[in-house]
Amino acid sequence: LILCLDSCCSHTYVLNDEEKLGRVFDGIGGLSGGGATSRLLVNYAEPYRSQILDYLFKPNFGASLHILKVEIGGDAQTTDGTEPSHMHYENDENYFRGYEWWLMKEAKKRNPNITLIALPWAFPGWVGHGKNWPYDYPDITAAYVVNWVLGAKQYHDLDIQYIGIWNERSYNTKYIKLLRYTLDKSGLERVRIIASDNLWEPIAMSLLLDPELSRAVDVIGAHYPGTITVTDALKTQKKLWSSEDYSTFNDEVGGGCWARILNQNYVNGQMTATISWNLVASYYEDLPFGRDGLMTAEEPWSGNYVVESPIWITAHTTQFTQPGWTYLQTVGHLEQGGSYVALTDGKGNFTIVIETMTHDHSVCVRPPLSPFNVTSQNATFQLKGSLASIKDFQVWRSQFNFKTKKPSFFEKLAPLKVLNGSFTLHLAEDEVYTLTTITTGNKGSYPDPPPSAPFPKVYKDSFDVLNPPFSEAPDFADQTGVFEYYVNLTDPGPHVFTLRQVVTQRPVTWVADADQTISVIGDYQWQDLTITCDVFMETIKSGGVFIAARVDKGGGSVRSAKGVFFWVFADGTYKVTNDLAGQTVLAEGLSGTQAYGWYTLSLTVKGQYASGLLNGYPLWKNAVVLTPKNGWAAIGTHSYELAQFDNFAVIAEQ
Ligand code: 147
Repeated sequence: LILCLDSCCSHTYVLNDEEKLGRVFDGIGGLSGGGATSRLLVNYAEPYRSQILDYLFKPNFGASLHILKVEIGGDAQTTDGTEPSHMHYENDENYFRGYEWWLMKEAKKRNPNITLIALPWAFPGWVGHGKNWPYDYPDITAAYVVNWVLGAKQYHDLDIQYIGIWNERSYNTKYIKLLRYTLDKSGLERVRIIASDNLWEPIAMSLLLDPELSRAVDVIGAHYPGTITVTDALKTQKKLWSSEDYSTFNDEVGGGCWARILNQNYVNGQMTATISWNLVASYYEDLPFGRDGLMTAEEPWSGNYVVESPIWITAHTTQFTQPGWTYLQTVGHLEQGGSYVALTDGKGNFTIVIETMTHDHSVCVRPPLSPFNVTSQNATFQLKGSLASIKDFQVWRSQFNFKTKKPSFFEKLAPLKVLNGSFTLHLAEDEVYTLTTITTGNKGSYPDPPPSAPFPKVYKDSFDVLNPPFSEAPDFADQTGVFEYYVNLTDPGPHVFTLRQVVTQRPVTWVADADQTISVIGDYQWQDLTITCDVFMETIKSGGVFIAARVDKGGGSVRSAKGVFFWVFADGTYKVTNDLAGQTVLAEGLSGTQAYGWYTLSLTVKGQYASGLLNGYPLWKNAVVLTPKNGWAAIGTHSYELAQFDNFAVIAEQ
């Protein structure tokens, strides 16, 4: 009997690879999308953009991620914006839209072995034949998804290794089997299927009851599992992944959440991969879940970005393991709280990761975290089996230091000597240790990026780009619909290069997209400003477009966005409304506007008053605007209709 009266005496943990090992490790990853979470990243100037990518993907530098998961854009709102589909229309195919292709290639450039995963959140309306449901025509949905996988290979030489079903929505067993069949028939037998990117059940039960379904599915992916799994999931013998997790503000508590779940998803729930929503917080911070990424890069206009604590917490595991390593059976909880995992490459390399995150310093966004205690302790590790021959370990440490608010992350300490096959560590609260035989660990760094700065008060975009590297114009964040660079080959005048809204049918949505389309831009704090934009409707009679100021909402609540919206319609009228839905009318009248003609709209909001010009002449004035007090600028259309925008300009006062 060992009596442990104070922290000077130590509990012993055996690490042994002699008997059966644990599960094969599949990696740590980040998720771009679900949705538009990398929107602003692409607009960073070099060298900052490459630096950010290095912190995320470069081996032995920063997060050194093993997995990149991306959204298959479905033209619909999927949390922080819409991502464009590769098939806006049934007869349309284009594999150069959006930024996910680019991101995957940048990731692969840095880490050729990175695992690529893709998952749809939403689908273009035609996939559901107009119904808000993707499974009535499962052959169409399967072909649509498989096209994306084929396009990835054909146009970008990207091998997508795993494909999912429908994010956090129903699955359909007939569809899953058909997806498997369609992949195989297309020569994509090596592409594996994850199901169902929701809870453990009912997919685990379905797999147990349906052998054909079980043959089709390779991985059970659960979201926000709270580090635990269920008996049915274990019974399936499938790989178990936390295929979306974290989603926590990326301050030090966010880092603590990430440290705790990276270890405990395996210790408690046998999960062999964990994927962070999201990869990098590159969307306007006032959109939903602001800064819930492994790092922050939300200011392309200044170049400022922040390498947050989750990057270095990730490094503790990623830099010293690889997918294909195997967890030891001897993993678990520490006596005074915290956890340890150990992995081996089977060729003499070992990595141990220990975390002692306290409850209040490791709370994640969800699920609720039951109370537990962690106190400082000594831990003795006894090495058995082939580990017994290890003479010393490389040591990497993070100390959150919540009391002094002076954390130190991913610090390399002196190597630790193993004496008589064992070593003892003094573990304080809120620490992470990596002990490893791998000697290539490295805390990468670049000179500080430029200081943070607000969105420029004077901003112009004429969309005159001959071969745009991206389909979307800088800093416009589509919240319903998709706005793309467009070339009017036959335009005789100044509007050859424009921005065009291209979604013409309500998508199979993931949340409640607006009935109008809208793209926001600028500074959420903007109050008094003038917005000018040339507009062009392409729908006779029923067409309509707007420019707006003080837009207060995006993401899943975009339907209820308020602001000052100046609309012109193809029926020769105009309106000023206090909301995107157009229910609160502040002014209305005749404008003489029609489809297929260009008009210049100008909206000025100052204090409680707004006024509007049409082609430089006053059309309405002194509309009273009490709320919202501030918000983004925006452009958009009255319905899912084609329309173009040109010469967008803002002059803001504060
Ligand atoms: C997830 C989505 O899959 C992501 O696209 C993103 O929206 C993320 C933000 O935290 O959340 O969806 C969830 C939304 C709500 C819950 C779980 C996942 N929930 O309330 O348990």
